[in-house]
Amino acid sequence: METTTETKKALITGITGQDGSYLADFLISKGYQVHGIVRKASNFNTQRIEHLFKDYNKPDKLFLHYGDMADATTLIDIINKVKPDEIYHLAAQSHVRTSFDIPEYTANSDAIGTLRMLEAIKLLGLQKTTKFYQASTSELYGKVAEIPQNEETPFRPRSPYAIAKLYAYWITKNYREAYSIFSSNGILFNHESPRRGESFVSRKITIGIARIKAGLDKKIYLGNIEAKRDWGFAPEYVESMWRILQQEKPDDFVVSTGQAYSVKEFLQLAFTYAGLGDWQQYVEIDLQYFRPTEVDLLQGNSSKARNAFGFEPKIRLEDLVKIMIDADFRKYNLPVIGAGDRILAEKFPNRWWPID
Ligand code: NAP
Ligand code: G4F
Repeated sequence: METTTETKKALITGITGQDGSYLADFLISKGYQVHGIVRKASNFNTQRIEHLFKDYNKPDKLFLHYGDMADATTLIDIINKVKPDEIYHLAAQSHVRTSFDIPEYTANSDAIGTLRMLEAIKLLGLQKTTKFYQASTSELYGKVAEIPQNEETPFRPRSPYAIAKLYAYWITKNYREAYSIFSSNGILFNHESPRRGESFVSRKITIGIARIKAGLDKKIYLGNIEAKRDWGFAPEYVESMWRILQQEKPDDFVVSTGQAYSVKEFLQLAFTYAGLGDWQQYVEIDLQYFRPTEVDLLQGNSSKARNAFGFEPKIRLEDLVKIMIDADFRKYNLPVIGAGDRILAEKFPNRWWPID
């Protein structure tokens, strides 16, 4: 693992998702050659990375391969051809509510998919040369045993998604101990951005507000708005994925802001910033968005990450909401309020991702 940063190769599963796309931006800015696994869809699913493969100044920086977490032979073939220094395993059916509808598929892609990646490293004899990052999640804490949650807090998962991710967490640790693979878990708390999937609550709210402003919708339909989450900013969190793989030894780290807010508080901040006034006149509760078993509160303690690699998030919820609303107003051709753009300019003078 003594190659220099300039010559390193990274393989990202889930490169077309929120995190995968920011991670590709970040690693390319660090001089990596980035390979990404894309699943075949009947429509284009590469919108979040289009700016990268359309950048003809970087023709040898990004390579895409078709593959699927359910297809071991292709995964082995890709890993064998690329022989990456670092694998960031982010691909997953990542929607908690949906995992109750498609539990078997979720287990196959999120749990066994992770096993397939680790087995590929082992079968190809890459234990000593390929590091592995597993996208673990604060959903593991489920019905939380303590507040805040850290690396020692027991897991009490509450959804098929979290239970699939529980397997993935432990198989990552097991392959570290059994086969000396440099395999680490990042236990990331919720992180959002203008690239967040549109069915997650943060983006559903910011897009909903933009659509109301644009006269396209009158209401936003939501589920349990009492739930509390520890919401951070995705670009800062993907940087910590890279830091986790640059540690001397493989290990597991919580990444969070340490602050929890309810969905209601998110609504309040977002509607106030957008200048729409009282959110209650625009929000309807719809039972279809409730989960059979809910995670009421997530709040992380990332002291370990702070001590190991200086993790200190710059963006808290109030800023995050402004950044997301500015971006969604831009998307809907509405006059941009601008505070979010200013926060990005001030807090990230050396921003490595394009403004969304
Ligand atoms: P995301 O936006 O939903 O992206 C998921 C990615 O996985 C997409 O590229 C998706 O492809 C791909 N994918 C899904 N099923 C696949 C399959 N069977 N084979 C190949 N690729 C597949 O998720 P994210 O927010 O970026 O999160 C990245 C990872 O971190 C996920 O594993 C998630 O569970 C985990 N995580 C996320 C958070 C968070 O708050 N965002 C927190 C903790 C952990 P398509 O683009 O084709 O759909
Ligand atoms: O935005 P959410 O769907 O995110 P959730 O369930 O916390 O999961 C996300 O974060 C996890 C990390 O903790 C990741 F592992 C996972 O992959 C994903 O990225 O929901 C947040 C909260 C929940 O309590 C939910 O019940 O918002 C509540 N909520 C209320 N109304 C809603 C809605 N969630 C969604 N998606 N849609 C609603 O209408």
